[in-house]
Amino acid sequence: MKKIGLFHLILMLVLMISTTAPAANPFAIKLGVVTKPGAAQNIMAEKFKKRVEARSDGAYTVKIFHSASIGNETEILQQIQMGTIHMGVITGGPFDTFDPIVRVINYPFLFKDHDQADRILDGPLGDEILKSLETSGFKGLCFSENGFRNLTNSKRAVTGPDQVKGLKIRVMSSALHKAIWQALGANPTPMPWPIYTELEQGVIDGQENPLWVMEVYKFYEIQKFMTLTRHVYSPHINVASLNWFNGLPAADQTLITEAAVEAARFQRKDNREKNAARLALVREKGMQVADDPDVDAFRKRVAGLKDLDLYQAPRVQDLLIRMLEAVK
Ligand code: EAX
Repeated sequence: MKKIGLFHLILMLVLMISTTAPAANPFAIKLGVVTKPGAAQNIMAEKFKKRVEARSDGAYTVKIFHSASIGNETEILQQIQMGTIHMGVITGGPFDTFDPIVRVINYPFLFKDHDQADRILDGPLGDEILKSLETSGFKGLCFSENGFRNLTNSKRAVTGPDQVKGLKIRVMSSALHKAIWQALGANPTPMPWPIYTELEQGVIDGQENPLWVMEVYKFYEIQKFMTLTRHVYSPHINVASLNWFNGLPAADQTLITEAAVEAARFQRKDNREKNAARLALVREKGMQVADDPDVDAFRKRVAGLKDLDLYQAPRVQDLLIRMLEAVK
């Protein structure tokens, strides 16, 4: 505690007495991710840690719990709600059981490219989504990225939805992602991260994730075919426990938010810069890549999703309509 000033020390005692999770030191931030060092989430978390610790002059420390050591994404979110964990860098998928508004940003084929995703997620529509999370006990800080998701499998080359038929595809624990792959004719199985063993043992034929996953998790060892479907742009939502965040001094809230926004900007750029090399790597490792699939055919199959119950809550439907308008 060498650098903690008197102000933070007193505040820490006050917060520790008044918070719902009295054992948690509000200045020793616990942050959960399900992925391992080198992963997109971890790059975000590590950058955030550096900035917060440096800017607060040591008043705050950030401990990153990685590789699902404190649970899968659903469990991390539950702990953030309870306030036993302060923060998380979480994929859009598992969020939809906590707040269906998150389905709007995971809508298939929504964003054309990175620039459009940044413009919208960093603008008023993105803010609305972050704000909405407060209803379920989360402070939404900003979006970093997982990236555009691509299909991989061990069975056959896929260039259009016809070849997807019957493939056992692992999906995130998300009603929307399950519905997407059902509409595409696959046999989707929701399961939490990580999934290497299930792929290796053939419990599932395939999965879908951005390019960095191929490299960091070495999926090229166990998946022969990749299709650049880019079917969902997958943001990471940087969230904090709302109670904890609201109990912090305003200046510290600003410091934390700014550190997250800057780290996210760094991480998105870093992730994108590495994609060409990742694609080259998987090819070199022997994966067969379909880089020009029939995206229109995929898109047609999922066109009916917006009419499903998943999007029927009025505020969700309203935002989806405005979002679809904004990306035109
Ligand atoms: O970030 O569960 C998933 O498919 C996520 O995209 C994974 O944690 C990699």
